Amino acid sequence: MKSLHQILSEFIHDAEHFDIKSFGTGLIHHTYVVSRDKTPVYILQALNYQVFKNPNAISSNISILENHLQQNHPDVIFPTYVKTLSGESYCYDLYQPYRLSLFIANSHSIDSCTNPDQAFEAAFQFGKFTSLFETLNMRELQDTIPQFHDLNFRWKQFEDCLKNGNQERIHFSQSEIGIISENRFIVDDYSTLISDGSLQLRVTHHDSKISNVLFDYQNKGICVIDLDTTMPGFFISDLGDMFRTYLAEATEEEQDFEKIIVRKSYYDAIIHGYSVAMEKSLTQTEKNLLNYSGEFMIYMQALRFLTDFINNDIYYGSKYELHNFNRAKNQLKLLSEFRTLIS
Ligand code: GN1
Ligand code: MG
Repeated sequence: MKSLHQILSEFIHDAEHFDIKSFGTGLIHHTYVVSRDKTPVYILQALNYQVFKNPNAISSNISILENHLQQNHPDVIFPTYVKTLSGESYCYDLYQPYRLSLFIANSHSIDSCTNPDQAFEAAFQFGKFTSLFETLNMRELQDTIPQFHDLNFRWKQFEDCLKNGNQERIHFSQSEIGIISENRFIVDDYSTLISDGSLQLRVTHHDSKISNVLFDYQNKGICVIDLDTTMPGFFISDLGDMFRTYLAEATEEEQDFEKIIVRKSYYDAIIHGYSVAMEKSLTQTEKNLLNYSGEFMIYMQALRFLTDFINNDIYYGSKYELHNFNRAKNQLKLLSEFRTLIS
């Protein structure tokens, strides 16, 4: 196995002058910050290649996006990747791909929203991100995870886990399985929206949580990061994930579900920020689906966490026995709070 410094030395000449430390709260990749004299200079990531089975699809998409911006919006800040010294996007340690990106100077990210202005800034950044690529031929982009936000597919995975998953955990989750099943109409609504063409395909980020936005020290949004799941998709994914992750101060990790309280001022700020960037692009049919987007994403995340719990945590991993079960319960509580807010 290569050491992290060996990996780094495949990207840059003076790797030994840098410190490498674990960084961030992502569930899928291992992320490290690479600093020199305590100043962060790079982000090094070990890509989860069980989840992203085709790393070249990611690097190809990112370079298409980057070229499009260089040609059409050269002033926009974009997270830039550093090629290896031999000109590759990844350095491999056996099957494990690593990649290096530049740390954007004077930026920081946050793990939960503590001020509606942050929600506004983030929503504006995600809306702007989609709108910057309005003229890009989306057929050039590849699906980095096939059917990633296809709710029918997620439902099918849920049904499969009820047949083949951990019996004890299925028994333990009866009440949550019941709530998921009662809300099956969200899946039916999704099917209808897809079949009647209500949603337009656009360049979609698919992971618009607050920690994927960089802020400057005046708390203005700089840009969005973590572009691995950027591919053609629907606005309900990005707007919905913002409702899911900005409305409550408590995150999906919170185990005291009473703390999951949604805040109307944040709801307004998300809609305002997203609309400033996307108002002209969204159709009237889509504008009628703003609230649906929240139900769609919160429900899908509950479904994914519960499915993973029943499948013995093979996807998200877990730090304690009931981790994914609690995450699912947390999201179900959030769904019910969200409904109260929009009713
Ligand atoms: C995963 O790895 P991370 O934290 O960026 C997941 C998202 C979920 C999120 C829940 C590829 O994102 O879809 O919303 O966890 N990404 C993938 O925290 O599955
Ligand atoms: Mg992500």
